[in-house]
Amino acid sequence: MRLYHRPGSRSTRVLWTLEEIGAPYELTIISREDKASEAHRRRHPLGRVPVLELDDGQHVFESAAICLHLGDLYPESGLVPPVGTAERALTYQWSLFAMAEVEGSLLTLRRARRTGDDDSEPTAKFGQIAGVLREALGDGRPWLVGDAFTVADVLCGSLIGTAFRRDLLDEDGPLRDYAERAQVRPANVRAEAIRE
Ligand SMILES: N[C@@H](CCC(=O)N[C@@H](CS)C(=O)NCC(=O)O)C(=O)O
Repeated sequence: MRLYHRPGSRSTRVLWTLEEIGAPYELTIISREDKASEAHRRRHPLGRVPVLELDDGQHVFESAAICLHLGDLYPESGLVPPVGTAERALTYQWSLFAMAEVEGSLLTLRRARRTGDDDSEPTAKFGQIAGVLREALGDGRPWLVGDAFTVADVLCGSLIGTAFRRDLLDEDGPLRDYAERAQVRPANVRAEAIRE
């Protein structure tokens, strides 16, 4: 397995998942120039990262799809619960919620804050979406799916962590605790430390 990666990008989610699993993998850092190359366009039609190369040479892109597939390849990691269980359904639910709701609203809010545009609407929208996660983590639940850490926590945890780091969220309580719990996982610390 080989991950085509750029430090500090969405591919860090995949690196985190690989580190949680602990199976061997190889890493290729894609530079700005590499992104536009023909070779990389064959791996990803938009020239983006992450791309995972499977052992049979097949390339897979989209960070959430890759993380979920890695969980399937290594079921003993517990990162993706067994097919057909309620836990599996919730892992899909929160993984897609991360990509379809959290990421977009976070990026829209970040852009509005950066450009100085009126941010009242994106602030309210992101607040509502973050509130869904806060509610899900109420009652002292450590992770989104039962008590087990899953791929859904890699995806939601990394985005909520970004929101705190960028001052898009500023509150104490379940969300901050969740972001910190995710942040200090040794696999995440290792993934963040890989810079080249
Ligand atoms: N939805 C995709 C987004 C991938 C994406 O936008 N990757 C960025 C890095 S965070 C990228 O490679 N951008 C380079 C470019 O667009 O040229 C995913 O989650 O994998």
